[in-house]
Amino acid sequence: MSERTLILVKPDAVRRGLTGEVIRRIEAKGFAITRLEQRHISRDIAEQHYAEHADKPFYAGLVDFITSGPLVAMIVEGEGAVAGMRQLMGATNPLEAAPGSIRGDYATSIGENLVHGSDSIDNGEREIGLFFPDA
Ligand SMILES: Nc1nc2c(ncn2[C@@H]2O[C@H](COP(=O)(O)OP(=O)(O)OP(=O)(O)O)[C@@H](O)[C@H]2O)c(=O)[nH]1
Ligand SMILES: [Mg+2]
Repeated sequence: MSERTLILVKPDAVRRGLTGEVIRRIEAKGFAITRLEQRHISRDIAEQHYAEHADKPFYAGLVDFITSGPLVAMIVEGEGAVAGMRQLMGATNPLEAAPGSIRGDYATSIGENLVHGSDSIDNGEREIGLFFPDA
């Protein structure tokens, strides 16, 4: 069954010129990118996006980072897209992410781990509503 997930190419990946590499891997896997836009998000959107982490010690740094420059937001669709994109991304901590995954191949820092992908179908729909309200 086709699913939708919100993918963010985070500001570190945009700064490092890795946007194309992330898009290439998504397309090579066979998922469809049905919306795509580069934008610099407000603190308000960032805080809503990461609301589940509001009580964590890293929350303020996370909001600072995700608003530190432009990101590329995408809706990615396909069978098993939520879990499939999490596999392509690799573990949250890039030092634990498998080689061959985006984080495993290109990152070392848990705070700057290149990509975001929704962690469930319900969260995907909530996040898509935040970034692409008309989708
Ligand atoms: N500094 C720090 N950052 C963390 C830690 N845990 C999570 N984060 C950051 O917070 C983000 C959100 O955490 P999670 O939602 O648990 O991880 P995730 O789903 O793999 O990452 P996202 O796709 O960005 O949501 C992560 O991508 C990390 O950048 C931590 O222990 N320390
Ligand atoms: Mg998450």
